Amino acid sequence: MALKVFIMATPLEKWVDEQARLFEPKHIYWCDGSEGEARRLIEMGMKEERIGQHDIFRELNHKLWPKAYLHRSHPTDVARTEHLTFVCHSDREATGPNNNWMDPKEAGELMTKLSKGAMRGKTMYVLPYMMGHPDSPYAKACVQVTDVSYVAISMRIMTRLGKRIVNKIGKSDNFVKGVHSVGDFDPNKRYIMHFPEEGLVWSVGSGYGGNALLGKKCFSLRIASWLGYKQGWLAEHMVIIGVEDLHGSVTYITAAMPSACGKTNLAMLESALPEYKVYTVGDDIAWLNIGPDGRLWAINPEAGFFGVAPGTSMKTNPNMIRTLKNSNFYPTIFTNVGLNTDTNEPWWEGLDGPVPEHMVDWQGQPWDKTQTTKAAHPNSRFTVSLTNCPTLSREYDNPKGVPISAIILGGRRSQLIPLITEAFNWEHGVFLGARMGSETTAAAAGKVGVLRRDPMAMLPFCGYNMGLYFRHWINMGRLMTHPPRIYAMNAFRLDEKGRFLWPGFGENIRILKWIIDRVNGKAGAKETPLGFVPDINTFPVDGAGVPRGNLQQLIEVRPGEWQGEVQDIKGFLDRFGNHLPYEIRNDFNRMSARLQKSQET
Ligand code: GTP
Ligand code: SPV
Ligand code: MN
Repeated sequence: MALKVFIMATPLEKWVDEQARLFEPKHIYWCDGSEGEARRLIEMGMKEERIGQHDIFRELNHKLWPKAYLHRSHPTDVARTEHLTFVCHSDREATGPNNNWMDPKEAGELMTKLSKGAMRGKTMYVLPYMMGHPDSPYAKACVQVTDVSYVAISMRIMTRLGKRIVNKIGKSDNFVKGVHSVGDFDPNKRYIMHFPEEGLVWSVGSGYGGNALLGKKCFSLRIASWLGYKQGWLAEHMVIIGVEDLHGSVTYITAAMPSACGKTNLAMLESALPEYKVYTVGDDIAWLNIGPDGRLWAINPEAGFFGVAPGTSMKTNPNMIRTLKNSNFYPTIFTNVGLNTDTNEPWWEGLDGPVPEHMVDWQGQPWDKTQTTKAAHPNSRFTVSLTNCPTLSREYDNPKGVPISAIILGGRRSQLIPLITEAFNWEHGVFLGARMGSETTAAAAGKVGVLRRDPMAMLPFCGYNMGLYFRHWINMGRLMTHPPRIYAMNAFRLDEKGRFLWPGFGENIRILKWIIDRVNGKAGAKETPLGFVPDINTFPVDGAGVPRGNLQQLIEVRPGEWQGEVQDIKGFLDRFGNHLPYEIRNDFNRMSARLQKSQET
């Protein structure tokens, strides 16, 4: 009698099979994460695959930019599209006023319709990856399918991707699922759909950054924030840095800032003060857990940088230029930058040196500096491995993470908001975060420069009702024996002539120094209606080229100008109705009363 052996498919294999039956790809390819594979995919992207009229990859000058490739996206697909991004809890209340909502069943049907046969003639790449170090108790296993090599290559840079993750998942069905197809790039058929209860992200119609690299904003923030709410941790849009002093003592700090407001720059800041050095742990996302010691510990779930190109130079962010010119890791990708056609180098506004003579713009059209358009798209980006970074912290791969002493919550405000403010206590800090506003940037589709409330820089990324999110933050503070101190920061205040009052970049170390001194009880402060601001006489501004008068303007609170702001904050907080924690409401009332009082005196 013949012996029949049945090999049972694992839940992962079954799930991939289901996707294949829906999308009907010509080939299915499981990525192993090897360098040889990356080489092959790039080759294919240079010769076989195209987006519109462009090859997926184009080799750049490898003598000057080792292992660098240029990618041009579809012209309608250049930033996250928040109006097409949905969070589908079965209970609409759980989604909150901060997200678009669709009934999960209806959303599933819509996405099934858009996905049917969408990969015909194409390859479906299966990407098994981990957010966080595979040995970290805080890490999560994920699998994404996609139909474009650009996404496969980018995910290999941005996450810990490889065959070993398939073994780690094994027979379990405990992995976060990402389904991605570029479809035909039709903006009318573009949706980025989140199903937090299922641990599923389903994205069709966009190949761009946060819409397509599903491990990033979709999973590590939207789905993860919901997991954190249920499991007692926080997933945040934050930088993680270690600041080392002359004695070798390192203080770890996280900082939340909205998209394109300075996180990457802060993460690899080259210190203007010789007694400090900044080490990079992460530049965009932090997962925060309470450790056994009652402190807050942070890991960076990512393995790469997906940074804004324009404005990056040896002057503003030398460590990023060094990262991009480093050749440790294969490869580095530039998306939607301009191209110097004489030297085959990438180019963007703000890069060092003169504007090249012969150029094409981000869409490959002839361009010269007399044109009013930009050569690089304002949201053009590079994708590069953390391991290329000369300031990478030794602790970045520590499965336990790093212990956090201070949290900075920042925004881009041309008026009103002081350079730096220390919260009176944790709850007040949560209020400072909840009332945060920022002027919009090119990182998301829509108008640039409009003020919008963006609590903890999480408005587009919180995968549930922000009222519950504020409650969760307050509760987290109560669970810690040593909560970090909380600070509000604004490096973008302007003078009457519209010039930045603060030089920013490497000079931001002075703000970090003040914070570290405060944490260690060594720096003075002045109480204002908003919180504590630096004492102008002791703030370490010497050598920054900032006159004391400007410093005065930078930290000034002018209660007479706050009426509109107070109303706007109130209107925003009211949107959360009964879900708004009473502690936030109380702190709002106390702030209004303090502003009122100081205006009268
Ligand atoms: P995302 O990747 O979108 O999350 O952005 P990010 O927060 O990492 O922003 P990034 O550091 O890439 O900075 C975006 C823009 O702000 C660039 O044009 C920078 O040159 C500019 N910028 C960064 N830091 C400062 C600063 O301290 N002062 C000023 N004036 N501009 C800054
Ligand atoms: C952001 O917009 O905050 C980014 C880029 O970091 S994206 O991956 O597109 O979200
Ligand atoms: Mn970001």
